[in-house]
Formats: sequence, structure tokens, C-alpha cells
Amino acid sequence: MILSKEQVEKNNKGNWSIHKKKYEFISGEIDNAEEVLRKLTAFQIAIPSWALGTGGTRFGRFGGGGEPRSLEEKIADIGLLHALTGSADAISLHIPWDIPSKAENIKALAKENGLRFDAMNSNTFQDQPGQKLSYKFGSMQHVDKAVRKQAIEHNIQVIKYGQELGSKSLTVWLSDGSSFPGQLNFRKAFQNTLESLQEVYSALPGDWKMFVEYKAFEPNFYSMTVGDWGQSLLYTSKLGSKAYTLVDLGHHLAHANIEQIVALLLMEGKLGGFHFNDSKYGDDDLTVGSIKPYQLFLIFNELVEGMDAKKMNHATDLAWMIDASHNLKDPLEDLLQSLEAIKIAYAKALLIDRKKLVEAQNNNDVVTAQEILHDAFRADVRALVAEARLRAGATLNPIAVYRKEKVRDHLIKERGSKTMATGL
Ligand code: RM4
Ligand code: MN
Ligand code: MN
Repeated sequence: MILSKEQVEKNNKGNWSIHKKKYEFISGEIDNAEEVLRKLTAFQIAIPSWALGTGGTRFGRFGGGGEPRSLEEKIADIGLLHALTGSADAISLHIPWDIPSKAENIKALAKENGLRFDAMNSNTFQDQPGQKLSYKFGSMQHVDKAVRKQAIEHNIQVIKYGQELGSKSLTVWLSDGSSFPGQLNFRKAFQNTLESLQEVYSALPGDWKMFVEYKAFEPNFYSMTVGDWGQSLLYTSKLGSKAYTLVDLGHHLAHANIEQIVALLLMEGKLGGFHFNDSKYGDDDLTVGSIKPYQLFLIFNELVEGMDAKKMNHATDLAWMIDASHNLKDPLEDLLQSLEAIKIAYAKALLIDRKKLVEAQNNNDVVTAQEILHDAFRADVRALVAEARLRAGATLNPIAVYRKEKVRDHLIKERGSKTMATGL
């Protein structure tokens, strides 16, 4: 389904007078409204091709109907999200879940929808039908060289697909590790993994980046071979200047100070990108900002501070992606909520009075420092985010429009009620 310009305008007209009042209030309260709007508009978040179907848990999956049946339909769904929000101009593909068999057609379709291709994701955490060797005991860490070679070749193939589409990065997430003490020699597992990553790295085109994503646990529950940011940073430092660490918010042990991790990775020039989601317990893949919005704000505070310190472009120097997929909601509504939560946290971080914060820090004035953060966090920036959408030609109220235009019903009519998207 395509959302027409007329539909967008008609809906915006109905909401405009209320929005105007709210926007005038907030823009009168702050002195950099135009700059904030510019940054908000430029900030785009990639949508992964595996988040468009209803997610499952290991106990089951309850499909929702109208799920995309092909890569083409996934692109259409993301085009819709982008038309509603003006904030999701890219798609991140997972191979082999979404092989672009006719690259030229896929590229043209993405372009029609205003989309570009973000990072390519490889998959050596599942066995595929017809695959020669199994990843049951790991891929790049494997004791058998032939398995490692298969994993390396897969990643090189993923780079090739990406090149055809104009992607510029590869994300490697490894489920490698062990579930019982004694199962692995940690040092050898690390060495094997490093050597495998080095081979992939040497196949990386000159203008590409490689992201090494870490995860503390699951599917292995005793050790993970890329288990935390320290291990990822070891790999990426040894690999070279095109390798970066990727932070997925759900991949830490409980209570980890993610904002501090972000600050230090940025300082080292080794933060590559982000997978946004939220969690209460583990890798829950819940809607961004649904559980810990203050943590998300504190992370954005460090991102903005750290990127400004290095004169980085907020929108383009790091890779931003949502990596969430849940089993209860309409996936498109879930993504709309996530996009909104990211923009809100970013907007709030842009409001922080940095000069006063530095002053308070230098005076050891703990209360003032905290109050400065609270001032920004407690501000209602929703009208700023909506105004940025309006100026980008998108909708003032994405979820309301999505419902009013009965998008899901249209998709069910078009695709059927029993479709199932590829993914987890
Ligand atoms: C992993 C990790 C990867 C994602 C897969 C589907 O937990 O977050 O980024 O590609 O899930
Ligand atoms: Mn991830
Ligand atoms: Mn994950």
C-alpha cells in the first residue's frame, strides 16, 4: 500500500491548529529550535528487513496478517514508514533471509520508496537448508577449519550482495561461544574468530565499514566469543581502521552502564553504530523507549556530547538501526513507536545546556548537573519532533494516520491473513 501526498496533507490539516499551539509554546521556550529541527530532520534510522513480521518467542509465534511475503513487500512497508515519519530512509538486509536476487530491480524499488541500503547482516547462527557444514558448535570460532572457511565465504558473499545494492557496511553478529565450562579453549576460540574476521576484513571494499556486534549471552549461556564491548574492541582494534564496535541495547548484562560504554567507544573513534530496542531482562527486543526512556536519553546525551567533541555529523557518521521485533503488536505500529522514541530522546539530548553542564561538573556541583539533565529530559519535545516530520513532508501523527487509513486492513486484503515474513 502506498500513502499518497493528498492523504498525508488531509490528515495534517485536521491536526494542524492543535499542533501549531504546542509547537509555538516549545519553540518559544528554547533558543535553538531551528537548529534542533534541522538535526531532527536529518537524523534517519534504518529498519531491518526482519522486523516487519510479528516476532516470536521460543515458545511460539502469533502471526498478525498482511505480513510482507517478499523483499519487495518489505521495501513497500518501510517506504510506508518513511512516508508517515520522514525518519526511516534505509533498509538493513539479513542474508540469507532476504537475498536480493534481482539487485537492479530491488535497487530501483528502494529508490522509488526513497530508501537506501544500510548495513548488510550476515547469518552464521543458523544452519540453512542444504548447507554443507553445521554451525552447531560455532562458526568463526569453530575447531574445524572447514567450518570457519564456510563462515568466511558466507560473509564475503554478503559483501558482494551489498555492493550490488550500494550498501557500505557489513554487520557481523556471531552467536559463537560455549554453554558449558570446559567446552572451549577461550584463547583459541578468540584467535580463530580473529583470523576469520581478518579474512572477511581483507575482502572489504575500501569505502566500507565492518561492524562487530557483541552480546553477553544467548544462544550460548556460559561464554560468548564476542561477549562484550571489551572483546569487540579487541577485535576491531586488531582488525584496523575500517572496523568498529556496534552496540545493541539489548546485548548487555543487567545494569550495565551503556552510556559510559558509548562515551568511551566514541572517544576511541571505535563506535560504529547502534541497534535500538528496549528490554527489562535480556535481549527482549521490546519497543525502543518502552521500559527505560531515561537510559535512552542518557545514551543520547553521551552520543551528542561525544560526537560534537569529535565534530562528527550526527546523522551520517554512525549507523543507526532499530533491532526490535515483538510478538504482540502490529510490527509497523511497533516501529512507529520506536522511531518516535528515538527522535524524542535525541531531541531532548539536543536541548541540554552543555555550557552550564560543564560548569557544574567543574564545580563539583552534583545537584545542578543533574538538574540540567532533568530540565531537558522532562521537557515535552513531541511538538518539535512533529514539526520536523511536517517539514519533511510526513505526518503530524503517524500512528493515528496509520489507523485512520486502515493500513493493516489494506495489507491483509492485498497479502492475505496468513502470511509470514522471513526472519526470526
Ligand atoms: C541478534 C543480533 C543481530 C540480529 C539478530 C537477528 O540478537 O541482535 O543484530 O541480526 O539477532
Ligand atoms: Mn542487533
Ligand atoms: Mn539482539
